[in-house]
Order: sequence, then structure tokens, then C-alpha cells
Amino acid sequence: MTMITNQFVNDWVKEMAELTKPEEIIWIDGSEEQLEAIKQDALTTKEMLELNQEKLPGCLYYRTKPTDVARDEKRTVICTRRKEDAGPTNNWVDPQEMYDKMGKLFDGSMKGRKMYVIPFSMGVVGTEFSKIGIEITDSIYVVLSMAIMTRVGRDVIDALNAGADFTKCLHSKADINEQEKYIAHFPEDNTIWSINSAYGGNVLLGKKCLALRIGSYLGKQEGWMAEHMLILKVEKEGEEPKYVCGAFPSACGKTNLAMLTPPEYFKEQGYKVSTIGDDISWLRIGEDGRLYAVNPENGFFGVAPGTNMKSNPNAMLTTMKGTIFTNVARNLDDNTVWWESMDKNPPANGEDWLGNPWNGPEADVKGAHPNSRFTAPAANCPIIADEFSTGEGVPISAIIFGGRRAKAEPLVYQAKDWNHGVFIGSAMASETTAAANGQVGVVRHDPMAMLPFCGYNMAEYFQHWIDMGKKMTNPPKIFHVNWFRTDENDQFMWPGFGDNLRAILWMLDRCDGKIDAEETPLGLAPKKGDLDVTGLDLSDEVLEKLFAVNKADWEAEVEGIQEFYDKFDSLPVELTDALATLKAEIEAL
Ligand code: OXD
Ligand code: MN
Repeated sequence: MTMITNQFVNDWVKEMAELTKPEEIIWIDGSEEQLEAIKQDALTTKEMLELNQEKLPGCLYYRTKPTDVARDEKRTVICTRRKEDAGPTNNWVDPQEMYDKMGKLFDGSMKGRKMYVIPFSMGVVGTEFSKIGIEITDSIYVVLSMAIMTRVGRDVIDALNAGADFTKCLHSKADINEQEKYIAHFPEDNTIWSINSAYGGNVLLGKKCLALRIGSYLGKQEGWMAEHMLILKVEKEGEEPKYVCGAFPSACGKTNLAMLTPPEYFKEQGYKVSTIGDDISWLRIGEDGRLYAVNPENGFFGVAPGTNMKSNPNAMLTTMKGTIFTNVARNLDDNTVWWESMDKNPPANGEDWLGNPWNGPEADVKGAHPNSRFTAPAANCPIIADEFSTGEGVPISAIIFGGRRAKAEPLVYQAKDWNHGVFIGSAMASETTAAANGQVGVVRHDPMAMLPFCGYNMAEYFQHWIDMGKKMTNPPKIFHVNWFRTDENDQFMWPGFGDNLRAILWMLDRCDGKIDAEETPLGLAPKKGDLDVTGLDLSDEVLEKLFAVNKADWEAEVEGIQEFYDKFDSLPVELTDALATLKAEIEAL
């Protein structure tokens, strides 16, 4: 029974049902009873398994096909009428060609299955930032995950009935045939089609597809920004809270940074950190000329391996209830989950992510897939900030760009101004991770950590950044960080995790104009003594190496940036000028 009186919605759902031919149509209103009944269906068919309900109440286990464990960038396409509107960094297909091709795959793909219609909102319904979508799917995993990751409920339906515009999202797992897997975006039609995958990043269409690819396109049209950024709140007792955004490529520690625990030394001084978002920011300019951010999501889709009570206790506690675990290992003794480095006690009576018997202490294969995930409600996070649930934007003091770089990139430096910061973001590179299919550990250019997520031509995206800067009277300061620099023995030199707060506090002091900085060819670096390293076992020599700007490394970097820039027909002159300046300064070293 439809609860929707919006004729556009009903017509579209009818059309999609005629195409996919499901046995039954179920409208999702987000009520607990409805989600519980659907969950029971998934348990009956064994699509999902229930975990130990005493230790992990409300938690479920889910496994994807071994060929379907990460985002598939080769099969992700942007379908604009003109190829140049998708730009040189996106896969492009003509929209009609893609509709025809995928239409054939969707034809009858839900025969004998239930079709779920999920009205959802990214952002709090009724706020300036909210955007509504409707995802049609034949996967219960998608229904239950969307109920965690987005806002699903009566108020979304009311907004649609009041005439709200919406993004049309169609998903079918079909036969999960990787040869016919496509994740297609039609920004000019506000439409997303995804078929033959059941991995979160390809099928939870509110996240990467709507909130970033379609979102970035809408942002360009409407004068706001959709970014691959966490949002963090830093408070010191008796002082105004400060807010920071950070863009890092997938699986480079955004969730850890977003939930960081301050070292004792800083706690004693009254510092407190809380989380607003761990993956996506939507940013708008406020009347006061500052940049305001919200997290449009409602949950965390985090990488499990490496998460533990030391590296990220807040994430561990977040996943203790109402969470879906995907492709992790199972402990068959107590029906709980395990992943690499969760603790030092892998289960002997276990099952790996492929479902094979797995004796953890003796196994020579991993128990969990490196890109195994938890899907957890943000409300579970012990340090979630109040501002998360109001959905009102928070004023951003600093934007951090960062990558995973063994060499070249110093621990932290500041851009000289907004445009220089845009240059630094555009020139970002990082080692690839297991979050996307393909080789791991290869350095690739990933501007603003948006390479896989920008829904239009990146040259125009850079221009949009420059234009946004012009509209702000008080823009955030921009910084670059690298927590991952290694020494001659390939050992990390910086402790990372909670100690990253030290770099953030230096940034905030810079934002407040409390301290000076040192000019380097890359930007503005901390003056000796300004980065508080009290209590760290870090020699002056190592500290120097963390900040070193090596001429040969940077000659190669400049060449790499030039090569990346050469992909574009034209780029904003602010960026090509900044590259020329950098080149000259490196040559002068
Ligand atoms: C993610 C990703 O899942 O970036 O957040 O892949
Ligand atoms: Mn991400």
C-alpha cells in the first residue's frame, strides 16, 4: 500500500516496477515493527545471520560474494549528454546508451522477489541542507543498511507528499554477476542506477552516489559543496568550540580521526573532542561569510580491520548494538565477530569471511576481508556531538587535506591562502587501499580525496572551489597532513591516532592568529616548539625528518602533479600558477 500522494513518485515507482517485475511492492516507513519483520525475512532466507543478542544486541552478520567486496571504480560511470561534462577522470557513457543497456539488465530482475521502496533523507528533514532520495531495491541488506545510514521515516514521506524533489535511485542485486555490474549516475536527470552488486559502497545509494557524486553536481549548480570529509568538534573548557573538516582518501583513517581520543596530557588541560561525521560533509556559506558543514549521513560505514579498543575505542563501542557486520570473521563459540587486530585473541573455532572453517591462532590466511565493514548508527557513538542531530551547520575553522604517503609529504603545513589551499587539495596523492577494487599501495592522484566521487568535470570542480573562496569573507584556513611518513626502515615516524590532536591544535592556534609559522616551498610549517610534542618519545632528529622537504622527492612530485594536470584541457589559472611557483621554489632549494 502506498502512503505517497505525490504523483511523480507513484508514477516513477510504477514505471520501475513494470521494468523489474517484482512479486510484491513494500513501502518502507522506517517503523521498528516493519524493519523487524523484514529482518526476520532475511534470517529465514539466511541472507543475514543474527549474532549473539546478549553480547551484540540487534547486530547482524552479512557476507557478500567474494567478487563483490569493494567499490568498483571501473564500473562506476557518469552519464552526461556531453562527454566533457563528466571530465577526464570519470568513466563516461552516453545516458541513452546506458539506460538501454541497463534497462535490459533490470528487465525482470526482481521476478519472484519483493521490491522495497525506501524514501530517505540525507541531512535532517526540514533543514536547509536536506536532500531527499528514494531507493528502490530487491535487497533486505540494503533496506536495513539504509535505515542505519540515512534518515528513513514518516517525515520524509510527508516532505515528498508536500512536493519535495527527490533523487531517483534504482538498485537490483540481479544475479550479482560481476561482468554486468554497473553503478551509473545520470546527474542531469537526478537519477542513479546500480545493478549486480550487493557491496555497500555500490548499493547504499544515499552515500557515495547521492551524497557525493550527485551531491557535488547539485552543489556546483546550487552554490554549495559536497565533500569526502569528516567533521570534528574540538573544545577546551571555558572556550568556544571549534570545528574542523578533513578530506582523506578511503581507508586512510577518517573514522579514527573523527572519533579521536585526546592523549591524557590534553585531557588534563580540559580538551575534549566529539564527532559530527566520519565520511561526508555538505558545506554552505553562511550569512556571516563563513563556511558551515553538516554530515548528511545517519550512520558510519567503517572499515573494521585495524579498529580496536586502543586505536578507536569510540568506534568499537559504537558497533556494540544495532550494527551490521559485513565480511568479517565469526567466532563460532559465542557467535560474535572478529577481525585482524581487533585483539590478540583470534577465535580458534572460527569461520573466515568466505565462510570457511578458520583456526585464528594457526591460520595463514586472514579471517576478515581487508575491506570488511561495520554499518553502525551514529547515535551509538559515545562522543557524538549534539550538532549532529540538529542538522544545523557548524562553522568550519580549518579544512585538512591528507593522504597516505610513505615519503615526501611532511607531517603538517598550512596553505598560504584559500587558492593555494585549493592547489594543495588538487595536487593531493595517496597510496591506494582495499576500499576499491584494484592494486593496493600504489600512489595515485586523488584531488580533495574526491577522485572516485566527483560527479562532473574535475577542472570545473576546482573552479567551483575557487569561486566558493571568493564568496567567503572569512573562509576556513586550509592545511595538509601526512600521518604515514616512514623512516629508512619503513617504520612510521609519527604515532598517529589520538596524538593527531597535536597537529590539529597547532592548526587551530594558526586559525586564531596565536602563533607564527615558517615559510617553506610547500606552505607554512610549524616553528620549532610550536607543535606540542610533550610526552612523546620523539627525538629532534625524527621530528626534523617528519618535516623535511627533500628536493629530489619534490622534483618528482612536481612532475607527477604536472602529469596529472595534463589530463585536463584547461585548469583554473590559480592552480597552474601555483604549480609554477612550487616548481621554481623546489628548483631553488
Ligand atoms: C567509504 C569509501 O566507504 O570511501 O567511505 O570507500
Ligand atoms: Mn569514504
